Amino acid sequence: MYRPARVSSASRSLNPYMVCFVVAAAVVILAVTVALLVYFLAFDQKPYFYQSSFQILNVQYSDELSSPVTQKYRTLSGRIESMITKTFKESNLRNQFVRAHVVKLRQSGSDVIADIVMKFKFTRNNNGASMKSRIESVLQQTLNDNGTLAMNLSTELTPLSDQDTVNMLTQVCGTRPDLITLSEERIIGGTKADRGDWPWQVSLQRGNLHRCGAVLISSTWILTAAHCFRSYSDPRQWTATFGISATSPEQRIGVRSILIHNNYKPETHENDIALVRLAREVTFTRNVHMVCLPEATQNIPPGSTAYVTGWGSRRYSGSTVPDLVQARVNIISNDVCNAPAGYNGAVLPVMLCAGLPQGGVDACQGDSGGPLVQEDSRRLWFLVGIVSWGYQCGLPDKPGVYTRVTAYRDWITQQTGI
Ligand code: 4AZ
Repeated sequence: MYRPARVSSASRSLNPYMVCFVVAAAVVILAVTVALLVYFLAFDQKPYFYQSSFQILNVQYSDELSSPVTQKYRTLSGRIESMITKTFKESNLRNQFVRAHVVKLRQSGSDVIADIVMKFKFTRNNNGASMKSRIESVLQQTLNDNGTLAMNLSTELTPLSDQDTVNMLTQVCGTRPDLITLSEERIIGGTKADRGDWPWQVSLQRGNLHRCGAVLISSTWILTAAHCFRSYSDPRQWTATFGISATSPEQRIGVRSILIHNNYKPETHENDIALVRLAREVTFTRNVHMVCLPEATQNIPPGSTAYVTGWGSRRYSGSTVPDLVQARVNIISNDVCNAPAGYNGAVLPVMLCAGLPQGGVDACQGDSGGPLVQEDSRRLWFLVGIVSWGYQCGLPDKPGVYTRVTAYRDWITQQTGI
């Protein structure tokens, strides 16, 4: 029996519009694929981290360089970072270099060695070996800032994983997420904090309820206000939690001992400071690590910006909040704060005022013991105050009053060795 071939019937029925559509679709898909490939190979940049050490010529090691918060350490680290930045900005890697940060200054004989992490952005079509040799060739020129500081690359450049970089930078005091990722931007938005924004913030809890703020200053010590322990001073009643949620924290640790300042005077709020020793060490993570303590001589200029953080109430006599809140305030001089319309002389030299002249932004009940911090030029954060007292919250001329941490720097060393 005769049957017409199926193929010929199909080809006769092939719709020319359909053919056009299929061809057009194939062309579009091909174009998009090529465009994406070109974009990823040529434009999409990925961060790469490297570690290296430099020998600093013409600087003698001295004791002042043994602590990362001394003026000498901070100035030298800042100069090394600017010198590396300047060298890269003037090289053919100016578009790939992002940032350099001194992680540690250490002694080698009478010399100083600086351990440094650097961030670069390269497109994916660069291979690791060529990037490394390009960076090394820029660094191998002796770096020099007008002859006052010179340095030599003293170890090979080592690539770091993202996790290695986080681990190194969370061992350094006062680092926030922008510094941990060595990013260019610095943002503190809104009032609700993001995870890891204030990694030194601690919640002191009794009966699993937030009672006071506190600040992580080493892996075993936290600093807080003495008045937090006025009614309950038995360490077994207290726990410390870490992470931005006070109700579901990232770590919870018992308290071994509480050291209240011997001369704490509740009537005048004098020496409103206490140290709490944790029952075990905190695990430092991206979201939990320590703040920098200032030197006793660190200057805190009136008018400068500071941030206070806590789970305290949003209005006087309100309840505490579950998620950490931050507030931007300005340092107010003790003279201004002690004006007759203000605290009329009640603010002593060992105290510090911060707020806004018109009021509105302030620490409040439940923030007590928590940190008032300031950022330095290298983007490290320093503890300048501990939330202590004030007349209600956010009223004009009645700013928050803080324990002035610089006044207790030596006391902290005597008690803890830090
Ligand atoms: C308090 O009662 C408290 N506005 C803490 C801080 C301030 C006022 C009161 C500052 O814990």
